[in-house]
Amino acid sequence: MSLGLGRVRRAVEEAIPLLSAESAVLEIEASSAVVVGDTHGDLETTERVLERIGGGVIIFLGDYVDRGPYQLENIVRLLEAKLDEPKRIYLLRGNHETREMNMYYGFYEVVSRRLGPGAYGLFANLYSTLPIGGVFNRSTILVHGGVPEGADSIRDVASRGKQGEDLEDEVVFQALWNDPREGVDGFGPSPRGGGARIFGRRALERFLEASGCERLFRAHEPVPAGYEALFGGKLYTVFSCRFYGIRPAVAEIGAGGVSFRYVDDL
Ligand SMILES: [Mn+2]
Repeated sequence: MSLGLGRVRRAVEEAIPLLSAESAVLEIEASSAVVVGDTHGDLETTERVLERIGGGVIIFLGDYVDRGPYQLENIVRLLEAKLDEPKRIYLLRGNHETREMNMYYGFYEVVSRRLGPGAYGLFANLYSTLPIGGVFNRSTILVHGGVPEGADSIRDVASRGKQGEDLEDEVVFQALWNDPREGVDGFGPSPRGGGARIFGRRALERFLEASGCERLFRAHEPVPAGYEALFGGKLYTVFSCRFYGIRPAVAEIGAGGVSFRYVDDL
């Protein structure tokens, strides 16, 4: 995949109006969905998912750049897929789709080195158009991190709107940063620091009930099996990047319920 500034600029500039027209929290209805966790420059996972999953929608939960070897290729491939099939491919925002994170974790440097100084601004503009969450078939909440403290429901999160190049609203920030913990009831301090929180069973159950939903899918943590169920199956973590010493997986939500597939078996 050879990438010059022209191709990158075209992908980003065509995606911006398409993504801008999408809601802050998507309402997606389909017969089935494949849910993909962090990819972080893992172009191989993205290619496998896009080429080998047939039927239904595909929802990516964010964290496309920083850290991996093909960060630029990965996000451009995803944008081109979105442009090709806008009602089948959905791209949510992760906590790495911010200027602040890209300055520290590599993507700013990659873009500047390969495409020249000033090219990074394309992505800062793109990030503010990305949806911050979704609801699949009115029953499954999709968000990169998890339940935020200070919001009653997913509608409350949606009311905060899309964000600028960083995650300015603290509720939206937490929705993209928080982690679940068994044994915690409400909310607690996160080892990640910086405004992130951990949330427990009661926080999740209240949020689901007020949202009228049954379960929540999120990414953000590299769990060893590539997926993990918590709180009796009301929450699933899915992680799809092969560079974390884990076995990358994707989730499927269909008529038969929830199942998982390893990326290498697709
Ligand atoms: Mn993350």
